[in-house]
Amino acid sequence: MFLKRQRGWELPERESTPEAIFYNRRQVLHALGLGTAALAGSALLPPAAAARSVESLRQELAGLAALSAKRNPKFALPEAPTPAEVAARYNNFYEFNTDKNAWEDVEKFQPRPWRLQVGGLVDNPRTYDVDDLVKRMPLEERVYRFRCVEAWSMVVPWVGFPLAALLKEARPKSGAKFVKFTTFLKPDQAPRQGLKGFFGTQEPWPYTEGLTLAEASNDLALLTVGNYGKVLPKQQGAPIRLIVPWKYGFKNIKSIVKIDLVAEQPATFWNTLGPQEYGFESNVDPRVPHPRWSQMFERDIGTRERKPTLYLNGYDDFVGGLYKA
Ligand SMILES: Nc1nc2c(c(=O)[nH]1)N[C@H]1C(S)=C(S)[C@@H](COP(=O)(O)O)O[C@H]1N2
Ligand SMILES: [Mo]
Repeated sequence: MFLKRQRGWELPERESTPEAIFYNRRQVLHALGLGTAALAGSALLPPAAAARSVESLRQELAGLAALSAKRNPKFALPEAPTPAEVAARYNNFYEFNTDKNAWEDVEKFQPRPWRLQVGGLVDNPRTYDVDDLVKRMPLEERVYRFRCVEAWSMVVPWVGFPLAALLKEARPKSGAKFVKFTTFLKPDQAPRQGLKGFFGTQEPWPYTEGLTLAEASNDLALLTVGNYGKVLPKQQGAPIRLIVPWKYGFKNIKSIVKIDLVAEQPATFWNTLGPQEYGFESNVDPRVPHPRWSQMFERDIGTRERKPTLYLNGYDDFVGGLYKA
């Protein structure tokens, strides 16, 4: 069963694109009427990963470096956090695969050492070593709700520092109106960035995202370097990603290499692929259905509970003011 991992309530983002059928390695094989064995080792496809064991994932999670950070009580939630292993086994990271199992395909990805460039319309452009940032910035732990546009959700204790702190160091020029984020481009480490020709897609790699400068300056926007008291697992966007919990999951760009202050709204990955389905703003809002499904409810990947989706994912008090006419 090539879709054995797909549960009934999953609504894949990949369906927004015309080449959807070619997105998934397992689906490609199925579409061609071939089993995995028939194409194993063939030059036609990226090498099929030797299925990774859950045991090796557990070892990886156990081996991640600890990050000490004081819990910020302002961001406590009544919900219990999603178990760490659940959050590390159910991921969208299309550089690696499209079936939520990024953990199986991240072996070659090298998130350390890592440089983060901050530039564009700023008075103080800089390149940071991420581990230096981790040592120098005031890290805190915040428990946030997380809501994917596909209607699944989780609750995660992230470790990071406000994006605003980095923007302050960069000193935006007066013409800066938006912040553009860019993920790495390393086809040798991320198999789906290297798909070409027949299996190529129109995906605009590298993955990009954007916020208005006002959104990026809000205290809720967290540059995140860890979760569950440790550095981020590769599949969750090591070594540094954005967490903006009032927006749909795809805005939470992973493994960032560049942050640019810009004058115009930047093009972004999902907005380029499906502008009518994945808006630039993409705030969580149960009243605004996705063109192909309702956004009234969500499924918690830990408890499996179906619960009502909250306006701005419950963060109206923090960011509601940004959107009042
Ligand atoms: N670079 C990059 N960032 C990304 C994605 C991606 O495919 N590539 N997927 C996004 C989507 S759709 C979601 S739902 C979240 C998933 O984050 P998680 O794996 O920590 O749950 O990451 C977002 N950030
Ligand atoms: Mo998502």
